[in-house]
Amino acid sequence: MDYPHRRYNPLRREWVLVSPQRTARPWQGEVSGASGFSAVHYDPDCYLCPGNRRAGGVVTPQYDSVYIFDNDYPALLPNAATGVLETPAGGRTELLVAEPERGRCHVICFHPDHSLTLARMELISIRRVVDAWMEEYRLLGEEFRYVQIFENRGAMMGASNPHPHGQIWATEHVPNEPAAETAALEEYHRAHGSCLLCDYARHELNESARVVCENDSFLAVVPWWAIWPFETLVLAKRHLRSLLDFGEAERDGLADLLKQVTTRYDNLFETSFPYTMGFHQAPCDGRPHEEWHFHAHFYPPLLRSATVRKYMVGFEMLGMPQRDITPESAAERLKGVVGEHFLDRDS
Ligand code: H2U
Ligand code: ZN
Repeated sequence: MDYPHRRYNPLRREWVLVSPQRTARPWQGEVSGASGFSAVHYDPDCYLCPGNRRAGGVVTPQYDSVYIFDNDYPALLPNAATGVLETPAGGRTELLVAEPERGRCHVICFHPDHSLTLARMELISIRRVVDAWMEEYRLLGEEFRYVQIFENRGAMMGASNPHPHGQIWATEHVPNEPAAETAALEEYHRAHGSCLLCDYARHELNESARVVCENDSFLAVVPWWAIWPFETLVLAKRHLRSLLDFGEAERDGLADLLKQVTTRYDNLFETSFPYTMGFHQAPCDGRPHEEWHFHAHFYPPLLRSATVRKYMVGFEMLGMPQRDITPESAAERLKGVVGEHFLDRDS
């Protein structure tokens, strides 16, 4: 398909415009040297390094694996006002709607070593992060309806610090993205009597053109409907609704697949590849959510080098998302890089 076409995203029930003819020219993207990695294991100015004082005055303790704390600048508060919000001058109107939102924001340090990233952490250390994510999902899910686990990696994606860390926001209401996915998954389940992402995973494994890597319990694909040039979707092979459905093998499997994907990303442009990554899973609202299928989205901004990014502006903001390089060629490039991290090759 080297002519403009649009592809359907059944998970968002939206279209994406694909314009592969714009990349018919030979590949001319530069390959920059390594950047974005910290060379020091401990940074005295890093608020996430063990023993350092954070902005709010609290001292980050001497942790030796995973450390979780309440965000010192939380976007959500556990006891937000529950009363009626002030009505706009001129009286109530259905056009200016607001409601209180309660929640909690946690920060999770993946490792005490400032120089590491998920790609370069040992599997056993990533597995500890997976276990901590599970526990957070379980505990926060008892109090809130949705638990959004995510990682902003790299300054390009707004991460405040190179120290390996992520965030967890729990909210009283299901946020827009998982709410839209819930509706699409429910509709598909009703219409077909099967799970949309089980069916999709089976298709991708058969066709293999968009599969980047896999293990016994997970696969990573550049989805048919990817928006970002090197976007990937990590799918559980079994029908797991949330982290709570994971067995031992799947906890190890997720750790392994996250390492595989982030390593391939770093190797693509020999840089610390920026992205926003996060899990989508069943809301914690007490319903069984048989339609839900655990997955991770990686949304990386880079287009053709460590410094050239894609901008979601113009037609994307006003019309619909658009991409040039096809998901199939992005998958081929990610599959084509060496599986071992470029910084670890000679050691
Ligand atoms: P990001 O790098 O994804 O922005 O995550 C870092 C979070 O850490 C950010 O939400 C919080 C910021 O509010 N933070 C603290 O809780 N304490 C600090 O001393 C600095 C930053
Ligand atoms: Zn640090």
